[in-house]
Amino acid sequence: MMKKICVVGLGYIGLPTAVMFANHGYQVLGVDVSERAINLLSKGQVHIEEPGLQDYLTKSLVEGTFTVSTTPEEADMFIVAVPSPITSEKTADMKYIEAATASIVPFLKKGNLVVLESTVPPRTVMDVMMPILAEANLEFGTELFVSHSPERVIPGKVFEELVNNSRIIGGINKESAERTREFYLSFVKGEFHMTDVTTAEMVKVMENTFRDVNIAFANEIAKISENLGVNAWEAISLANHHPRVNIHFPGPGVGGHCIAVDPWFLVEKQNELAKIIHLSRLTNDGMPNFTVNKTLEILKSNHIRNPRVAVLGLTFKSNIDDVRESPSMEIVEKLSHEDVNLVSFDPHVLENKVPSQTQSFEDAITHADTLVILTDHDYFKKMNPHTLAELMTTRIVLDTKNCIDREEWEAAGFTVYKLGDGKGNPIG
Ligand code: SAJ
Repeated sequence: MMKKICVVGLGYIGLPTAVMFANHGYQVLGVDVSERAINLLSKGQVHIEEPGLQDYLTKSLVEGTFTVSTTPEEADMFIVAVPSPITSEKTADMKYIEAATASIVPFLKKGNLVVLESTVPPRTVMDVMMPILAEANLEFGTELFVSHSPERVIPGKVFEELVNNSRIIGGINKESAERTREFYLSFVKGEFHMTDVTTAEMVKVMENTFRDVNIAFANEIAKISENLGVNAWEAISLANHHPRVNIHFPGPGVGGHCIAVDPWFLVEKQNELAKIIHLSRLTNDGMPNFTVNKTLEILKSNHIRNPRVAVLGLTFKSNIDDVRESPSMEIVEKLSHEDVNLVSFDPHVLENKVPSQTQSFEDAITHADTLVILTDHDYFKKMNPHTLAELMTTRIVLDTKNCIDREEWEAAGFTVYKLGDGKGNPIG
């Protein structure tokens, strides 16, 4: 008989993982507390955007290997893939992990495996999940197996990365890790790296923290470069030719649900020790403000009265439609309280998310005095400065993501400012 998997949490990790297993020899039950999500999915409609997801979902529904429900059922393996956000006090909010774990307890039986995929503060499996799972009265490691196998995929390329990325598996004992690998072997082509459960949690948080600290370093370099008359983008690219250097790039802030969140898990747990980590978080969180101030300084130094400012890019990174936790949203909000006539545009965000938003690029740039590019969408990289020059009132652009070619835009009559580029930057 086909082995059964119950996936709790059908978000941007849980759902792709569930349909992947359902297309690779398992009977899968997808569980979510959202009735809206369950209703849509049972009708064969996806509630999140991800290339390939619709096809995998349709196929598994047609073959009958995937069903959905708001409550779990008995299964061989349980996967927990629910959010683990931070509160406004920057502490981990464990309520979804606790509720999801408690929801499977009544269905656990001898020989079951429970796998946590959510990114969590190290020690969560041992200190938060195990006490709840203990209520099933099964002996850990022989009757009930538990592991952490953190997701590591990037939105937009989830299916490619689910298959090809290497996977960390940390078990409460070797047998737990080994049993987890057997399930994932059905579709994962990447390598498996086995360890203990708390190390696996630490590895995942470290990966995102590395990126956050590295980006903070790049943002600091950007500010220093502006004052020294150096182009940080060029300097970083040149430094990265060194075989052992990999500096990330500056920008208007760090968005998304992962990089800007996970480092707080370490700050919360080890506040006295996590110093660089904490400072990096504050540095990156300060970038929207830095960008707003830079915009206002540019307007002031160019003596533009009643300026019309067009913000280009609302999502947290390029070529996606996700505006959650996007630094652009903070920048737009702050600019809306300033003495500027604000308009914003994003070719990937098809429903208006802020009052200043327009769906027409032409509307956004017509009569604009200053463009502020916040996201490096391909759409913005391809803009023709000569066409823009004709429609705008004043030709000023602030490029925070190094999207545009300075020489080309200057040739079209633009005054070009770039975050992190002290060359030709009168503010520097
Ligand atoms: N950013 C910069 N400079 C850079 C790179 C990124 O400012 O040089 C900014 C982006 O603009 C964006 C933010 O950082 O606002 C985060 O983007 P990202 O592409 O670095 O990360 P996420 O949040 O989309 O996905 C990350 C990935 N982790 C790593 O690359 C180590 C992904 O593999 C994880 O699965 C995901 O976090 C997660 O869920 O943890």
